[in-house]
Amino acid sequence: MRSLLILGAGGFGQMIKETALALGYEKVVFLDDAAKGEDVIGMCCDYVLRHSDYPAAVAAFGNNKTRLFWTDKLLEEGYEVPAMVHPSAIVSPSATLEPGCFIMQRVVVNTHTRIERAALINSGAVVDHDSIVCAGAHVGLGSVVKANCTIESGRKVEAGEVILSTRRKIEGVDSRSLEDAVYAFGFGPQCSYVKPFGEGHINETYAVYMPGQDGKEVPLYVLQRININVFKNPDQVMDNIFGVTEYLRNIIRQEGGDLDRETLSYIKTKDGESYFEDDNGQPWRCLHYVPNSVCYQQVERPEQFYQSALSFGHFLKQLGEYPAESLYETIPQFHDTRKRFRDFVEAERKDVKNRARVCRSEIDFVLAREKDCGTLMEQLEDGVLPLRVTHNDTKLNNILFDKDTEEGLCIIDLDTIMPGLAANDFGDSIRFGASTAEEDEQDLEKVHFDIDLYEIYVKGYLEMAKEVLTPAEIESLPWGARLMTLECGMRFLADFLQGDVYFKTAYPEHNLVRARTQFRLVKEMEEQFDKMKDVLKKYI
Ligand code: GN1
Ligand code: MG
Repeated sequence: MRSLLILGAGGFGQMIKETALALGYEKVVFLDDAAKGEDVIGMCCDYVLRHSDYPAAVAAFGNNKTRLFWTDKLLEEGYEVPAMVHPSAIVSPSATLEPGCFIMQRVVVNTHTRIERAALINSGAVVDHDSIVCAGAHVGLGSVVKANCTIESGRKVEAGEVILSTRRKIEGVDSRSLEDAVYAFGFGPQCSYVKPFGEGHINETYAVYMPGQDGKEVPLYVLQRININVFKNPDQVMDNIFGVTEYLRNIIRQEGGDLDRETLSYIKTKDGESYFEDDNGQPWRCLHYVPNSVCYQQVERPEQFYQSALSFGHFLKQLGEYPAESLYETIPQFHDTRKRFRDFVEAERKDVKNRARVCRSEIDFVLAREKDCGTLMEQLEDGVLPLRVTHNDTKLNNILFDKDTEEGLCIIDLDTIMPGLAANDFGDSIRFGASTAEEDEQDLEKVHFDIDLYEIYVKGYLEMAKEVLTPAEIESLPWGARLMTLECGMRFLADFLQGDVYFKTAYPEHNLVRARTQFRLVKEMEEQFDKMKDVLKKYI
């Protein structure tokens, strides 16, 4: 005979008795501290004694705390604690019902919901898809919990109440705007945690983790707050990015490549926007995490640098036919080195933080090179060098590598894709990758321009891009290296003088340290400039 022991013989307990009988239990008895009656066989504390006679029991108290408390006691004691589902309820096969929950008459529990232990879904309520009713919560008579909601443990949803949306605390989400962004892209219900991600100097980046197939947490998305101090017009930035990535996906399809991993794929907000604007007016965007990829801050093996040369050369080719006129200039005059020089002079003149006195020799280093700054710009104005669609921020850590094959996989950081010079893309890669130290190495003795790495990059880049580059462009590449490095150093130093308002810094002299490494590299490139040109000739 199927029997059931019910703790609590009050009104709700009686409803559960009827439900139990309707479900085919034949012998149903109560434990209750106050009620008397034929079917009340003892007090609640007798539950241990009764276990041998009654293998199954539930705690049917209307009070949320009491119901959860006794459900846990029964489970600890080793009782079978069934989920009680009235025969008239409709429960999706994909819903999870935990022990000791109650699903009453005419309730609807929709797809992928979870009803935790001792939760009560009362008569006529609807819990829509992907919602969670936590342990011991009560969803009242005729109420509606809309999709993707979480009803916290112990909470009572009143009779007839409609829950439109809820939020839960997500680990790593430490600001209101980040939380708003997580929810704007629809990750709220599934997201396990959020962690800072990447080494960029401009935007704020997070990886969004969710449960993977085997239950382990995996990063599935990257969420990024665009720095509007740097990118004044996020609409235009996102227009460029959506345009370029869509175009690249078509090309990758024609090349037979991997559409999910060889270019970034951005997603829209739940409202269909290309980014989300938080309450402070800050834009957030989101893209798929590229699985099985890795990013390097410095060349560890020469092969990596060669791979990055192939990748950037390939990128230039892939975008060869891209309609450049459709691109917005996201940062005007981004690599106009003469303008960068003027900005630098202005920063030095104003010296708002009174820092010029600690970097006199670095300032002089820049001032002595005013003439160099015009070298490529003049060739552009004279029509010697053509404008192309370029990346403009081609450092090694803006490429993802395939973890298994170690090949260059995907170019990232597409914010500055604009018409520009091939020499600048080539040069920025050399600036960052052909150095023996990281960009912010404090010990200058460790910082050298590595001509062998330079050669490796020249080889890879020309293997890929030689056929599309003009002879003048090829000849301009060594100057690109010198000028991108000088320009970047000037930008770091100008930012130091202005009080670190542009690049993220970790300590007060960070930008000065960065500027020094760049100037060390410039000096060594100048010393070896003839050699750099000779190396280039070997690969033409
Ligand atoms: C910045 O965002 P990130 O870290 O990839 C900067 C580049 C500099 C680089 C120096 C938009 O790039 O121009 O070369 O730092 N990006 C912008 O490491 O200014
Ligand atoms: Mg970057």
